[in-house]
Amino acid sequence: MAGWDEFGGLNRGYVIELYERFRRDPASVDPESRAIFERWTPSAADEPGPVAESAIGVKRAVGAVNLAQSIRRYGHLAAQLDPLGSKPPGDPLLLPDTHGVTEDDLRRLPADLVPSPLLDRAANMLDLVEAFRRVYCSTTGYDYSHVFVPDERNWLRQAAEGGQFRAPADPIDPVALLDRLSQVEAFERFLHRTFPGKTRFSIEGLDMLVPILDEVIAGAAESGTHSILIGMAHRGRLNVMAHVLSKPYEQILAEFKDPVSSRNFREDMAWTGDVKYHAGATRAIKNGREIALEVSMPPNPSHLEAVDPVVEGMARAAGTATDQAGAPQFDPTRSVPILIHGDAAFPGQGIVAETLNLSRLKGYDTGGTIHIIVNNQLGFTAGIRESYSTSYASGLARGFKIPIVHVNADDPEACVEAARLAFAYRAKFKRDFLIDLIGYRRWGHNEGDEPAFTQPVMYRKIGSHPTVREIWARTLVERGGIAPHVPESLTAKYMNQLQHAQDGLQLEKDFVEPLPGPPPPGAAARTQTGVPLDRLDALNTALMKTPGGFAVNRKLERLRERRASIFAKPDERTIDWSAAEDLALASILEDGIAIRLTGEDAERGTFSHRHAVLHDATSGALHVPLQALPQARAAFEVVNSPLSENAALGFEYGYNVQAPSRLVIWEAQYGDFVNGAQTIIDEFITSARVKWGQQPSLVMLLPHAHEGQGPDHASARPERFLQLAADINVRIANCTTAAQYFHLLRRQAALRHPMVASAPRELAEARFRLVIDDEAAAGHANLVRRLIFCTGKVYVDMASSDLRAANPHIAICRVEQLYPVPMRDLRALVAQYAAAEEIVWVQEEPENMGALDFIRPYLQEAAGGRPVRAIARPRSASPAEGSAARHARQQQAIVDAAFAKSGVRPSPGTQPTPEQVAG
Ligand SMILES: Cc1ncc(C[n+]2csc(CCOP(=O)(O)OP(=O)(O)O)c2C)c(N)n1
Repeated sequence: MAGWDEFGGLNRGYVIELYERFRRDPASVDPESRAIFERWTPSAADEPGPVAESAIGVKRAVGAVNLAQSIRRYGHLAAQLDPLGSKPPGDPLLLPDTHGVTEDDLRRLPADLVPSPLLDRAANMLDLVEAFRRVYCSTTGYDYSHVFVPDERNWLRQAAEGGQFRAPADPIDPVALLDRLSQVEAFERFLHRTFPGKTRFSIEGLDMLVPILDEVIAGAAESGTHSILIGMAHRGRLNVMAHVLSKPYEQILAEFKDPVSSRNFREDMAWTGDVKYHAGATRAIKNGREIALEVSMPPNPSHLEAVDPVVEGMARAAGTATDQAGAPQFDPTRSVPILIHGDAAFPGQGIVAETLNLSRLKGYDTGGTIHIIVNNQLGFTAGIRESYSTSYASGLARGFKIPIVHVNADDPEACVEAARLAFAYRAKFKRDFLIDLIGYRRWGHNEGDEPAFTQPVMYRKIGSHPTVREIWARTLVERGGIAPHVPESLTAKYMNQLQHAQDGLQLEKDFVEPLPGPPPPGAAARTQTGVPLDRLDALNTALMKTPGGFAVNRKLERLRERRASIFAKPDERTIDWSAAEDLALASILEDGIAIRLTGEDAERGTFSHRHAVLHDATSGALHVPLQALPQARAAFEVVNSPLSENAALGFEYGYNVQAPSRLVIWEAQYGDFVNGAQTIIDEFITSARVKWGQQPSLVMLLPHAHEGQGPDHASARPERFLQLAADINVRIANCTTAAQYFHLLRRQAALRHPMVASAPRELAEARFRLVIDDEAAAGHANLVRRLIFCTGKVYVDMASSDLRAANPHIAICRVEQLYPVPMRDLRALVAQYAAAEEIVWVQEEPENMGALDFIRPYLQEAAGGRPVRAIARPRSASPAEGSAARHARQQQAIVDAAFAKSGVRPSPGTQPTPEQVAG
């Protein structure tokens, strides 16, 4: 028996039986029970007869224990969590009657029936129950009965009841807190007065967010953390930027004036910037001249919660050392992620669940995130019952066993305690913690919005509700801690500071935008990616080694034996996709660039092509050849991601922007699944540079193949990426040979800053080719009458067709990089095939998909007046056929059309748009 406190909801019959056994023979029960039974005396009022008497007494003891346990567990249901005073729901289990006990019974029972740090001050069970109520039914609701790990649960209980994070055990400087609240409030009041009706998403009603962040940051600074990463949406963001990230008032005020700086105005849209409440900021906290701690808040798109995985990825990168070969070394003390959520967005956005699911996974764990729900009890106009089906906004976190503290945002001391508890728990257990900061929203959703249209009663209350600064000031005056005039003088101090900043504003100077550096012109085309054959051979040999006694799976062993001799004949086609990738990665590691490769089943590879992690066939032991590579000068990591795309890609995006010198690759299982990550693609990957000046260099591998596997796995939706392509924000390639893939990976590793079966000699000498000429036709260019351009696998279908030999007048050229458009190469090929009478774009996708709409104007421009036609599947709502047979027929129809005498589907005469092109 572990102790009475484990008897929550306990079996009374069992305890009574145990007690009877104790009465007959004290030695027959365990020592802990014996100790409790020895101290317990039946009441005189109990019924006569030794057995009945003791049974009733035991019932009362059990009732008392259950009451105390219920308060621990459900006390939060009676806590006063809403500053606007709504009545807590309560629960019958919190009442003595429900457990068959009275106050008198409680007074007669010894307190130590329930072990607790509060026993010191409890003479009996009544004292203890009242002390429990003061802890658990206060302005804090401790909601962590769902934490299953006994050590954690005991620690949390000890912390709540022991009060070690509360004053007086852990003192608060009350005047400093008032000073901080005055600063936070003055900022909003000043902006409200100076820019009436302008959107700022005021923090008011949740002002304690800033002191909570102060506490966490102070804890992190003391514990030697190097990096804090804060992800947050609009609510209170400007205030946090000003006061937590030290963004100068002048800069914020200048942004409110919204000047169109002649310096920054770019008509070509290469820089659009973003609204002020999406911008990011960084603050360095120095220890002497050294930067001891960097606090950063990355920019955030409007799409709520999308930044969550991005921040996690950043924290993982910041806490990971990759400068040594082998596996990367993650240290959870180096970085602390903080995610600030909305109470409607947290339960509503699926990416939150995806992000929480990452939190304990290998390769994704960040050593614990501190989550804060800034809970203003509204989501725009929607109320609680329109926003979530859980009891609290935080309900989702329970399933992930994250301890939750709900706290009334009008009780500054309780909020500070919650912050300290969160940090201490994170430091001890390296796990997520959630603070549900319950307040209100003083104004409309934005400051121009009228909240009384939809929440008249709530806003009548808010209209007369004092601010938390006023409440705290009054408390301090009443406690005699400060003179009555102090609060107003503090407010005046900060209002004056803001007025001073406003008076001295120099718009051109104070308005600062993080202009992105332009991508280096022509860098991609110039990048040499060939690797000498002897170096590749040595890498290949090293990759084929396994530790002594390691039993490689038999099927794999055969493949690896073949791999061992691929360099024997440098001009034979011995290099497949798998070898090309493996060698590219190995050579990149040899160049000293760390690699992180993730995706669903990425370790083995969806198509059983990678085998980056070998499993000993007997023991199951693991061996990662790229981590054991003697030539490597940087770390290699390959991680099977969970079955998520949105958060998984967001995480890699964050990792990449935090550590741009590492090569970060995310692979979709099938290209179509990338749809699930469209938010991250639209709002971060493709637009981050023009909005925020970030320079992502993430690689996305998206299998795209018309192979008769049905509509869903046929397309990586290239048209969507092509539509988003502008200002060299992405590099979109669809390569047809293993060597091209090798060079593409190496080129990206070499550039990193601007995104995205061959012969060995092709890895050694060539570089990535943007367009590949038809070598067979090039020898008789003057005979060519039809010049076909295509991209990807359809090339192989045409080139291997029986019709090819019979049609020497047709040249088939491959566009390996679709964006930036290799215009110079296209023009050169058109010029080379001067006798060609028509240019034909052949694609396997339906006409309304694939690259057609994107590439057509470029082909027309290059064609110089010659007709441009297209061959594609007919327009369709689905990318591909559902049956392999129908697929084969359609594919054949495309190949037949490509070689057919007369053309099909003339291309309409659209003109090219002004666009940057490669080369
Ligand atoms: C994904 C997404 N859907 C809808 C919106 C539009 N929108 C902006 S704020 C908001 C309400 C958010 O409520 P909550 O999460 O409680 O945060 P609050 O604004 O109350 O702080 C909505 C619906 C959005 N920005 N992002």
